[in-house]
Amino acid sequence: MNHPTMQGMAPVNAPAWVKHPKLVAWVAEIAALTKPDNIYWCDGSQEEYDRLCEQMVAAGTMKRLNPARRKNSFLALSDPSDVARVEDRTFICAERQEDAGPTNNWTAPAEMRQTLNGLFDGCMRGRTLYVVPFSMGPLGSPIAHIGVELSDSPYVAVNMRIMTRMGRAVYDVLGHDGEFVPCVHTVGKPLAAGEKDVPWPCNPTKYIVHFPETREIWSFGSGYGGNALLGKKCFALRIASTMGRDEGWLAEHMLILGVTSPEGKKYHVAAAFPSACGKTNFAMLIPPKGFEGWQVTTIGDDIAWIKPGQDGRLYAINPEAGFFGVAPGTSEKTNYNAMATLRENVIFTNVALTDDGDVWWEGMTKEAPAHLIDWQGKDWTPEIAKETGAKAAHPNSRFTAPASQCPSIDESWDNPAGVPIDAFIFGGRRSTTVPLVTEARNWTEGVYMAATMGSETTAAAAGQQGVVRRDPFAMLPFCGYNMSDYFGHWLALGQKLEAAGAKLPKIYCVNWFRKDADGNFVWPGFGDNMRVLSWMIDRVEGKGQGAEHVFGTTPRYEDLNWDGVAFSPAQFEQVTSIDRDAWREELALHDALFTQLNHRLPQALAETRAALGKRLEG
Ligand code: SAT
Ligand code: MN
Repeated sequence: MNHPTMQGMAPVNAPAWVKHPKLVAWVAEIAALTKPDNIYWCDGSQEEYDRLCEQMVAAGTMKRLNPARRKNSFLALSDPSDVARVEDRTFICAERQEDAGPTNNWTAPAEMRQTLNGLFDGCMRGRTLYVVPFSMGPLGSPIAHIGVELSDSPYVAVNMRIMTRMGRAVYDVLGHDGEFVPCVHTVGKPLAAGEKDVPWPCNPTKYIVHFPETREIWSFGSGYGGNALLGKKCFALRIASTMGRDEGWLAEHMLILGVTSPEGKKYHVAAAFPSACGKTNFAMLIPPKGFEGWQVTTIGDDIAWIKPGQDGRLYAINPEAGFFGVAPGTSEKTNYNAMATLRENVIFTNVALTDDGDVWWEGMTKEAPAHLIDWQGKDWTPEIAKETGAKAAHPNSRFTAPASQCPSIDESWDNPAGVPIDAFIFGGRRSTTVPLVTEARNWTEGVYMAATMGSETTAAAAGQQGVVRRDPFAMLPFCGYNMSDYFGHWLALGQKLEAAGAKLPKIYCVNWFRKDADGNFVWPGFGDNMRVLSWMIDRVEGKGQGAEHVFGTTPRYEDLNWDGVAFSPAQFEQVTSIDRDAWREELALHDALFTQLNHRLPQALAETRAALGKRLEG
């Protein structure tokens, strides 16, 4: 099905297995704009993956790791300026600004299209345009949706093969006229005739643009993670949250895990935390001593698509097929399952290289190797680090690994029907104020807790780190529409399910990150989070005890299982105490958020705020 092309332009040459005329016409249209030298249709095969990786090794974009240490694995070092999502360059271009809301950058679609047309004109010169078809969710699942990414980055093509169901089979699902979300991506660095490429091309100008009404994504200037792998945050959260609003479902920044009790009863939990706050670790938790017979299984580590089922319960799938996890801090001790997932077939980005051709990052082992090549390609030794503070791995360095390689992967992780959710957890990174765990008294108060959640910023996004900002539902950078409408959507969904007689999931707010006066974490976290998780399961079963206080129900010391750990009542007090003055300040920050979101803010949240204030002073 060759599309006629203009002279001097790369032939579109769609393979016979692409039977979708509109898709082929769109590829021709984007090629006419971006002017690549070649067009390549990805089939998703292992042979293709190997070939593209080899090509990138030859071009200097990736390095093959020592196969004896890390089979079929690669290391890519990015440009030092292209290491994280760029929130201030991310736009939601709804027709009306109020539909993007005050927490999103907005430009009128017509104006943005003009800007993009200028930027994308000839942006792929000297490069190959890769056509990357992908399914978010199991192929053909009623919860899944399809996208096609056109990118001039082979790094994107191979990462998408790990992160999504990518390849030929997608065209069978699409047929002649199936719906797909069109995603256009360029690193934004055209090559003049004969010009030599750099290992990691990118552009200081960056645009990550979403058109929610037409469900399109345009990304310019970055090759990194959430800016470039458009199935992830751009589609699976920003565009999908808008689809969910229109169609009555949820697209959330949540891990999904299964918990099986010693009696063999299974529960499912979905948990939202901001980027780089331990979602991957929590999803792969290994129960500690004292929890013999309990099992935790992994369904997803970053994104959940959740739809109401026939029985009125909420069913979740992981739309992704791989993990794009934060490397630093990951070790055999903190996350054994992640380390086991990383033994082969992995793409590492911005970690350090050891002298024997393996990878290393801060926190992987207690002792750092005597010599490394750091993420910027420079010599690194513990002595240099001591002197200059240089990190061997970038704090937001990542691994891309197939979910199927995870030892704790749930037997239902690929089930097109999803898993029924028993509890939602919302957590931020807070050194003070917010207690270890609180159970909301009801759905509305749970939505309030999630909506007003604050968290200290991390290296996952460009900008200042460690400052507390409100991050409602851990969705601040990812909600594709007006945040107040999003709160309304959650409230309405709860009401609808409750009216139909469904048992709603319980809602919890957690904080693993309280610090003592010396700045050390008090709560051991990681596997010990199981102590909190099993209390939640007890509560779901109607068995767990707790004390009611201002914001909801919290466990007393004696309500948690402390077998196998020395954690004193005094330490427990440090992670659960409620400081009224700190909470007065906290509520003032809720007020500031609600002032910002005042337009269309659901009345129920303002009422909940008033009631909490009264209880705090009462
Ligand atoms: O860069 S990503 O958006 O893919 C990872 C993250 O920030 O959560
Ligand atoms: Mn994330």
